[in-house]
Amino acid sequence: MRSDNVGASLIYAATYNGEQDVWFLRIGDYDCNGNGVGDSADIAGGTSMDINGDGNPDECECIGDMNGDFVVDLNDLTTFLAAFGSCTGQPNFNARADIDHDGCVTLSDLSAFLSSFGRTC
Ligand SMILES: [Ca+2]
Ligand SMILES: [Ca+2]
Ligand SMILES: [Ca+2]
Ligand SMILES: [Ca+2]
Repeated sequence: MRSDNVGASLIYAATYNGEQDVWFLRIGDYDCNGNGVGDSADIAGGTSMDINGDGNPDECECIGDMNGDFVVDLNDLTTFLAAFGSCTGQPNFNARADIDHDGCVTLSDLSAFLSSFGRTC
């Protein structure tokens, strides 16, 4: 078991399915940004943004990383701008560019992209 300021992570062996396996259990919230406050409390209190609505503080994610190389740089900006203005109205139609999942790549997505620009994650 390894604990932190908001909970603990437990790895244990058990025979739930008739064979011995290693299991993982999280007790309490996560604190991905290490500020001593749980992720859900950070989001609820406005300390962290969650524009993509996945329950994880956005600063802990790789928002804007269009090509999956874990860096948000000019290559991603080029891809993002190519998608900018596209709109199908279908949630998640372009999950990486449509950051807020409203079905269109608009200024709110650009704003989220730029707040993440330059990040290595
Ligand atoms: Ca936190
Ligand atoms: Ca998020
Ligand atoms: Ca990238
Ligand atoms: Ca959008």
